[in-house]
Amino acid sequence: TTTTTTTKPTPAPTQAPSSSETPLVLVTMGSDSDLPVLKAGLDILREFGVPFALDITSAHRTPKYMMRVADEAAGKGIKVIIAAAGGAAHLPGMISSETPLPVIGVPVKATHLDGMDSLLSIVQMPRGVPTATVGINNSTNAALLAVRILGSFVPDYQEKMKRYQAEMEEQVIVKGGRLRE
Ligand code: RP5
Repeated sequence: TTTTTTTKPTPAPTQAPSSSETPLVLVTMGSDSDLPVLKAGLDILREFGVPFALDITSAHRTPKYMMRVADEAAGKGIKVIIAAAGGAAHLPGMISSETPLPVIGVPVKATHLDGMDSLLSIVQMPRGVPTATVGINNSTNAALLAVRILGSFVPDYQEKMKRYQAEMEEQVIVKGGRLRE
């Protein structure tokens, strides 16, 4: 006889969980030297009340651990992965190769090449292994994109995103008005 095991998918939450709940976003980086660049993005996740987990998973220094983290993330309830790396920035792409989750890469300006090396390492993925890429050091946009993805199935996050966009628009219009005064 053969035994079949079925994996029960983690149901998508429909309400924004409190920050003490299971992380929905995994934010990982190639080195703790990337952390200052991620600070702005972490502030955004906190502002939107998105529970997140932080880790260091280096594609080159801890390849086995990185693959394990990528392999297990979906089963732990993670919905989006943000991965930051600089230089030969293989982390986002390698994680993307091992998980079915959306992965957002943050190219970190870490070397003498002004972050162009990181950007190109992350964005030039082969067909079949999509990895979203934000601008160099732009962890803010990585976090906002993660919130938008979550907002597709968590109405609370989508409502908060609409308010964020409305406030941003208002600020620009007010500043423009001041220039005309
Ligand atoms: C990458 O190398 C890291 O993501 C970091 O941006 C860069 C430099 O790392 P450290 O030498 O500061 O640890 O793997």
